[in-house]
Amino acid sequence: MGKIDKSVRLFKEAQSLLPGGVDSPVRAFTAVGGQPLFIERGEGPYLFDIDGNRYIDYVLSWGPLILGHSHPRVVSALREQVARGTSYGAPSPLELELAQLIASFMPNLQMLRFVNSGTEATMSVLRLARAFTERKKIIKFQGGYHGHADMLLVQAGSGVATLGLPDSPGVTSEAVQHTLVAAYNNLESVERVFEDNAGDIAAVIVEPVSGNMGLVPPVPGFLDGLRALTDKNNALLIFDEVMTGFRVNPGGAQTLYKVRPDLTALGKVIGGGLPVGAYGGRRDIMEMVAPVGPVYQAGTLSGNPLAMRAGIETLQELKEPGVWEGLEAMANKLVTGLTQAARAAGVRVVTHRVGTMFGMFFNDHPVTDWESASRSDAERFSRFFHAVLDGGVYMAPSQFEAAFLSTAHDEAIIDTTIDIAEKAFKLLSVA
Ligand code: KE4
Repeated sequence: MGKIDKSVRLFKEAQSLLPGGVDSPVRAFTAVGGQPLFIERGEGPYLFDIDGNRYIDYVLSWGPLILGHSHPRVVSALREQVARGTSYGAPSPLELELAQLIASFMPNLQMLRFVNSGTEATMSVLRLARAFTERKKIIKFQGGYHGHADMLLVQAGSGVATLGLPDSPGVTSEAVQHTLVAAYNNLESVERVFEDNAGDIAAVIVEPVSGNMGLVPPVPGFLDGLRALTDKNNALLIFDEVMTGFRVNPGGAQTLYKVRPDLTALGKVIGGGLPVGAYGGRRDIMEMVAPVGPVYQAGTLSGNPLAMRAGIETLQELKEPGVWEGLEAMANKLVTGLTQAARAAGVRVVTHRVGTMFGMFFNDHPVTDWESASRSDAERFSRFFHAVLDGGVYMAPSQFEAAFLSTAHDEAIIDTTIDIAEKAFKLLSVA
């Protein structure tokens, strides 16, 4: 990594107008220290900062860019679409086309509604679940992050965990009084919450593969167990697939693990890098959403044509023969290489991969939940983060985030990444 003078100057200026100089806390490098890089452009697997440094990008806008940056198919479609206007505030064929595409990948979504972010999707789907069951309480998991709606900022992961925040001031006790917390991968903890709140629980919301405490897959039987417990207690099972959708499998975690949620929240990949979220699932539940039913939810830019078009092109590309197999092969090559490089340097890491998402904990023990994830050596992670960044690899600036791959990450890119990681692990092993 060369000079970053322009990023340093801009970061100073930005902090006077934008809290922390950023528009989302985790981008501020708070957990890893150092200077956030201001990005000028993205191209394929690369980010270019404003000082002209190039990085192989494994953040990919925190998941959306499964085709990499500025994919020709997406760019040309957006060029054509923008000439027809940027927003209509009225139905367009594009919304139906993207909805049909999503449903073709995820048949459990018998009906869905587009919104503008993952936060809107989870906020709306919980309102709907409470209306349908006429119950107030919800169960989430320690280290689970579902966006920043008040009721969900309880023992959350991602940026809340990264910043070590005791959740957030401004979230009133009333807003979270009905939010109960269980331990991920621990069915007994869920059973206890149900027993203590018999008949009061509307839904369980879960990241079926947890990506906001680092990457933690479900242990065998966990998701099936949640399905059984919610059925037994007449509660709804909600999969927050904002991150896992089209990332762990083209059909999401619900297809990979063959567990049917009642409702699903989506985001990220379905917008191809433009702001989109969605929620959907059982028709009998979704028909409660206004204007068909009484559950109100709205949005000025929901289903806007540019975002729909970017999503359509992205999912169409994912349907191309061999694309998914290629992603899996490259992801496997990368994580195998990283694991071997760490072992060769005598650095103890726990690596997890599910589809095109992966994570690496600097930890001596298995990582199955927030309690074990939080015991990871965040200081060593930070040193690794900066060592690979100096080498030209851009990982998420937090131990409690997942990393992502795109179709633009070919063999040569993966080999280069592993070489850079080998050097970083060696640095760690000597100090
Ligand atoms: P957004 O509101 O940020 O679009 O989505 C919220 C959300 C909901 N559910 C899951 C499982 C998520 O991972 C997210 C957002 N993910 C974070 C990364 N861990 C976005 C990055 C950020 O907050 O800047």
